[in-house]
Amino acid sequence: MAYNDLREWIAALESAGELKRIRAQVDPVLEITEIADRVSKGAAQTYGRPGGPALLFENVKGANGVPVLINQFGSERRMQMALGVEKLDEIAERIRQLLNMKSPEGFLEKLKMLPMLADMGKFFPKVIPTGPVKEVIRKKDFSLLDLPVLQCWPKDAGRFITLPCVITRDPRTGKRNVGMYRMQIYDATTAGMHWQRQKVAAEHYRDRLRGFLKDESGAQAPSPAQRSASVDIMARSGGGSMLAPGERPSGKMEVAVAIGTEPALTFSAIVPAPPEVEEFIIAGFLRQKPVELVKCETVDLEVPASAEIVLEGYVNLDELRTEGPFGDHTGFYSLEDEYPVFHLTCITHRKDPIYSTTIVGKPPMEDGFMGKAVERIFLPLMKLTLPEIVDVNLPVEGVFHNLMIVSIRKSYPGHARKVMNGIWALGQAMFTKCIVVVDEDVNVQDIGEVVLKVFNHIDPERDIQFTLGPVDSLDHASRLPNFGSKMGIDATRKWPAEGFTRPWPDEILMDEKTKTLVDKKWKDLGIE
Ligand SMILES: Cc1cc2nc3c(=O)[nH]c(=O)nc-3n(C[C@H](O)[C@H](O)[C@H](O)COP(=O)(O)O)c2cc1C
Ligand SMILES: [Mn+2]
Repeated sequence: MAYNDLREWIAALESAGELKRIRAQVDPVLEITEIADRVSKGAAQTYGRPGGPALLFENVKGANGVPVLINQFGSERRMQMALGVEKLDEIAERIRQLLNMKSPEGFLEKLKMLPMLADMGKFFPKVIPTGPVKEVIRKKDFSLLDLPVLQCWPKDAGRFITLPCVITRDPRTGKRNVGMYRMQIYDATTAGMHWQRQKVAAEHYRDRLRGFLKDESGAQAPSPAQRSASVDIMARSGGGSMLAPGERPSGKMEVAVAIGTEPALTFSAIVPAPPEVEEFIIAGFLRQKPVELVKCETVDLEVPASAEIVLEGYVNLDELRTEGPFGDHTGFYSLEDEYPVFHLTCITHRKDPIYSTTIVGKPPMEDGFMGKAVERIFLPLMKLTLPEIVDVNLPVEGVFHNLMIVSIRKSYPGHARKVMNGIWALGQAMFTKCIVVVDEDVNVQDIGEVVLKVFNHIDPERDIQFTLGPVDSLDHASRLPNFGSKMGIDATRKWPAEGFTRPWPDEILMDEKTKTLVDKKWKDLGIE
């Protein structure tokens, strides 16, 4: 039950009563944000629950009739619909089955594996000759300013494309990456390319700089000045814009951007997948149907054949420009910094394209539901490396990198600290500013229970572990951008083997006999 494109998804949302069309004229500057924010926080009268419906704005000021879709992922129900499941745990279960694969013993077990192997064939993308995204091909007279791109918040540096699937190629392996990195519109043909330095596309960019540095022979050999300039750009992964023209490393990196893709692919662009795994395969796994791709017109990349809009272009290896500020999902503006610049070479789109976007800001918002889906789906993958983990909660107000609460089956002294260090070494979980580790009897989804037990159980000086390392680019409190400290709280019950020899009190629990007695008498007590 996969959606072939954004339109099928919109139709499914509409028939499920999950989408509202808005015909009144609205302004993409601030106004759409205020409306979407109220709806996603459940302030709209008829939708008095966090989440609210998806919104399709059909009359957007200055949009030349292009409608704007927002909040498509903004509820638990819609996240489930997007990934074609009743419960997100179904996906976790499918991943578990895949990972638990053991060599089949005997004919019968082999037979049982066949459907799974057949399924795997569906994961891989297919390149097809053409698709709807080629209905209109504009190799000149194109402009980013024609798109109904939002200015989200008052102090944003401008308009930002907020839901783009940014496609790049690894120069070493040829593999493609799809990452969601916002783009600040500078003018008709250029935009900021906000891939943070620890993300995969940023590594593709640095790999090209490294390749440039390694090129020792021939006309392309870098001069000493170019060499130091690219080292400088690499070190700053920003910076470099101040260099004189002669000093710049030369070369470019091709980039394609798909806007308005079917929901499984859009979602796969945000998942913190292992860097070497192509998101097109993840999308194929999620939708159980191959992603169909078409070749770009002006760059050597493939893009989803049924996307609403595709931007083709490149970033120069020697060019960086100030990006931001931008009202971010931390609830604060992310500060300005230097990022590569995307140059547009071609736009292709469907005949009547739909522009798909989101806003981020103070939680809960649309991205909170996406983050929660990631939490559920990634649990089995975390358990692969850290099998002692029982459950994980990333409360939305912890904005996903500030707070992780994790319960473990504790088996040896210092176990909680091993888990913290394991999490800090696990892909994008490296950004987690505070990890709270509890014993398996604590329900991490119940914040009341977590607070009760964590703060009863800790001796802060003994149980808090500090470490230093990379932090999220959005962290505005760390001593340096991208580098700072992190904290783990070992709130597990301490053992004599960990030097704790005092008696540990029992938790207060009524006995079953008395509870049953009161259950039986409850009505007669006349309290309710
Ligand atoms: C709405 C939204 C906007 C995002 N914007 C950015 C961004 O501007 N820069 C960035 O580095 N990550 C951003 N992210 C997070 C990345 O998409 C996420 O880290 C993803 O895993 C990156 O893919 P990669 O591992 O292939 O680099 C955003 C996520 C969401 C949900
Ligand atoms: Mn990736």
